[in-house]
Amino acid sequence: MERYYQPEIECASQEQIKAWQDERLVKQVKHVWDNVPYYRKKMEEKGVTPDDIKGRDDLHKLPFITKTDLRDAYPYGLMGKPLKDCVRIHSTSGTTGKRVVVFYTQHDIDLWEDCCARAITAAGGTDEDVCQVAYGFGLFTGGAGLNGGSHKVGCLTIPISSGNTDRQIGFIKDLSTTILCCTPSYAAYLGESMKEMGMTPDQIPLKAGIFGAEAWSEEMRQDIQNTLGIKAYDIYGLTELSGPGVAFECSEQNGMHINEDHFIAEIIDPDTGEVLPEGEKGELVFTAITKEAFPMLRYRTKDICMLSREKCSCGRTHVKMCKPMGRSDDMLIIRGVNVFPSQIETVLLNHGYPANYQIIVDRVNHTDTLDVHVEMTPEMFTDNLGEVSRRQKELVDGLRSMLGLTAKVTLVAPKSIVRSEGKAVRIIDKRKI
Ligand code: DLL
Repeated sequence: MERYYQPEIECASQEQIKAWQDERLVKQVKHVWDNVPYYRKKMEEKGVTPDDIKGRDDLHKLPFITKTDLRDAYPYGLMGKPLKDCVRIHSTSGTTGKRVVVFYTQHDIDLWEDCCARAITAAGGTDEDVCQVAYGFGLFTGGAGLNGGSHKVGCLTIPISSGNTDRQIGFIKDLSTTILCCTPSYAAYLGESMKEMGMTPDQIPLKAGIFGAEAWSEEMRQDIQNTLGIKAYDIYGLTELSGPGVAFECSEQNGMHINEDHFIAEIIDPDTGEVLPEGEKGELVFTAITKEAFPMLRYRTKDICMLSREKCSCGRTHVKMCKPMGRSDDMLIIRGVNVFPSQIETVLLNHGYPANYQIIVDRVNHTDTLDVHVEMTPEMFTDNLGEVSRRQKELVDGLRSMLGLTAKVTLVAPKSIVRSEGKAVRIIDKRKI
């Protein structure tokens, strides 16, 4: 039997959803106009005032917010509430120059946790469950969001955070954990480790997993489900919009319901910014209509996606998004860490290498690998293997301190990387996701 956390909202009619969105959008635009001078200026530049926004159908008139705006307005420029009304921040890893810091009122946290509680309930969670939250805690939103949701559902919550695999497995066994929340790659790794320890799926107490924060394929879902003997559900979200729980999978396990009472989704052409008809593929844009402290209007996620309003067998009526199909910018997400090729280039150039390199990303046994092939200059070129391996190690260290990730570096002979006549192809992402 399908369970809902807030059935009257999750299964509301299309008319009801539209009515909520119309009313909340109008209110939110006024709130932003009155309290966020940065965005008000953007509206003025576009010649829009709150009077022009009568409901969802007018959304396209509003200016977008991009990551650049977040950086320009850092740290307080996009706040919609005075500091005294805010109770928490979260932040992205900040490896790309300025970090993004987002703010929450207690009310924001409450609504965010409701969204995560909906996700846990959709995965079958009840107050009888033991829910192990193995997303990172701290500035990352994953741990805090699912932890709050798990409390709301009434699960016995284990706020274990990520890492320490032996301890994770120990808790799963000893406390008979039934729901696991972590990134899909970590779930796969935990599965592999339990298998190596000789545990079979029927000996693993888990029944469901709520996995997100990075892209994962259907093949990976099948593997995780088989190894752990669970049902694996996808969950989507981003820091700018609170965190996990913007959208979540139901029993159909085929796309994620967007919490439309809090977020209005649009799909746009990433090049022109034009709104595309529902069902077409493009960049996902979200407007948060209930957030107080950090009210994002038309935030460009860079995630490429499609929406579907086809009737869902679970009974929920909120629009579904497919698994994100990639990003419109060149950011790579490697083992959950955001990596920009420009950061890798900076390290290489700082060590005296030419900008002739290739970044090869793959996924081996469900774990992302990062290989960097870089040409030596003719001056550096040598057949002294000791010298080559010293240089390689130097770059591995440099990349690790820039990215927080271990890469494999291969130095290659001058002029051995194929040159392009148009744009250079520097990134080869072999992951099938
Ligand atoms: O990853 C929030 C989150 C935590 C989501 C835990 C789900 C579970 P950020 O670190 O700001 O926030 O990264 C957001 O991650 O724009 C997507 O590109 C990617 N992403 C998040 N969830 C998924 C998913 C959290 N289910 C960025 N599938 C987003 C694919 C995802 N990509």
